[in-house]
Amino acid sequence: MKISDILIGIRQKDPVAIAKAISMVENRKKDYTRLLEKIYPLPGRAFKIGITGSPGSGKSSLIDRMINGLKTRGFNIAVLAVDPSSPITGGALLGDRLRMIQHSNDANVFIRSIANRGHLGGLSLSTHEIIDLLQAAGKEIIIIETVGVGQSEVDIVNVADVVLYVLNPGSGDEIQIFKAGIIEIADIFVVNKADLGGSDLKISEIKNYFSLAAKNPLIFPTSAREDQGIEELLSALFKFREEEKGRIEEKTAAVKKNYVEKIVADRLKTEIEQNPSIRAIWRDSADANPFQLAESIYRIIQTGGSHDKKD
Ligand SMILES: Nc1nc2c(ncn2[C@@H]2O[C@H](COP(=O)(O)OP(=O)(O)OP(=O)(O)O)[C@@H](O)[C@H]2O)c(=O)[nH]1
Ligand SMILES: [Mg+2]
Repeated sequence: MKISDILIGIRQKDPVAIAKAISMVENRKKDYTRLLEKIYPLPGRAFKIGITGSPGSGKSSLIDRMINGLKTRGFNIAVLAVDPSSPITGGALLGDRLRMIQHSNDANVFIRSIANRGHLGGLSLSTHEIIDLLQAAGKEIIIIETVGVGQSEVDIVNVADVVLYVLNPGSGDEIQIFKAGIIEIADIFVVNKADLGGSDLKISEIKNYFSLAAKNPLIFPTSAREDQGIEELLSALFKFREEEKGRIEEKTAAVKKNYVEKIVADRLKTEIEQNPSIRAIWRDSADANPFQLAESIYRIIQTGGSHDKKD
């Protein structure tokens, strides 16, 4: 498929073209930057919902139920499940998509797992790029699922308009909320698996924690298994979008800054890996002072020691 055809497909909201474009970006295929440059004039501004929380707390099951309510409201939806896979395995999880398989034949619901490989300390640059592709393809709601482990959890705030944090009754993970700085990034807490009992206790525990910080968080009990509490949660999300409009706009500017910083960091990393002058530095580096090595590399970059990229 040529870039021009992919672009036409994206304009027509064609799932095959969207999938092709995402693969190009994910695999850093030749011309992917040309494709990305071309999508920017396209309109598109989705409501981006980030969902994070402990492994197995029910994020994918919950999204599956939320899709039903969003479809009823007539939205064109995309779900990205970000797999924090190690650079070694490098594969995206199938499990997340399996939970939502009932929607897989729906042209208005696009579901994709993407690997977060090769990016330390947060969501990869390609995650931002794929979100922009989906916006250009007319997606009105984009749900981004990340497993609540490490930096990609906190980094969700850099791509989403609203962040849901999913936990379970009796899980004891509210301590984690405070340790990992979740209190700063979560807008809405979801106590999922309410069918197991104990969600009231959990909710009052969270409230107690937050009262110490003089905050009054939004907390909703749900059962993805029994399809309970989902409508209330969706209503709260749309209410949030209305009430926090100004703040979401401000955040969009910050999100863009984070995105651009990642583009620059990504280019620097490529330069450091591929520039012949920089590569030469490593040859006699065994006993060298690391600060001097860093200085030499910085000098090469500063003096425009650029080279032609292979692609
Ligand atoms: N009892 C009960 N089980 C649930 C509920 N929601 C999800 N589960 C179960 O919890 C398990 C994990 O569900 P997932 O939806 O895969 O959870 P997840 O948070 O997406 O998991 P990861 O993506 O692996 O982090 C599955 O066995 C689900 O059937 C619920 O509301 N009640
Ligand atoms: Mg999942």
